Amino acid sequence: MAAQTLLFSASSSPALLPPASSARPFHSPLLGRPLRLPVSSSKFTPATARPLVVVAATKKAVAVLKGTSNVEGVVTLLQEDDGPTTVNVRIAGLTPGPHGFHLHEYGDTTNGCISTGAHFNPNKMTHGAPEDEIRHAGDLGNIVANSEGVAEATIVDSQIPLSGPNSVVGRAFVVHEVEDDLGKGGHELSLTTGNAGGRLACGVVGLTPLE
Ligand SMILES: [Cu+2]
Ligand SMILES: [Zn+2]
Repeated sequence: MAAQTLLFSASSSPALLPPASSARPFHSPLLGRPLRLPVSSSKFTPATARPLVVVAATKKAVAVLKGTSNVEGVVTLLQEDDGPTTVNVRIAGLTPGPHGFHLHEYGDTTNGCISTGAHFNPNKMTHGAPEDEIRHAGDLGNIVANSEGVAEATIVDSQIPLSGPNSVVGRAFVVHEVEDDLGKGGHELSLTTGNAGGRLACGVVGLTPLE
């Protein structure tokens, strides 16, 4: 027992202390091995990176919009890995023309669409257009209803992810009465709401299975 312990400590300590091992020629073959280890461990790097690719995945969510009017619709969101989110919109019952369309902060419809709060704004910006650098994350511009009152749109946006700290799952889409002036209308509400008027319909974003 005592001899084994001595052998173990004698062989391991020179490996930890190179000056001690250089004093003993018997242990010099061991010194060659640690030099090869970084080479073989670098070969494992692609293997350890593989699980990250598997974990990152496509996410899908849906919001069913309803309100006090006869405006209703469905919005689907699809995000692959950490890429932009593709939003597909179909809303019916609108008056023809543009209607402000936003992602609001809360998925709360206790008192109707008013409970969804303000535009989702994690970066503390002022209201703007989707293509502006200074905008609320939830600023998705306008959707345009045709003569039948149906608005269909596909929006691709990088500020409304389905995962991470700024995830929009649990928040809500709102479609408005009139056009969003995208912060450029000069109205006192332009830089907060785009002066888009009342809230016609809203729906909470929830995860849904990939088809
Ligand atoms: Cu809004
Ligand atoms: Zn806004």
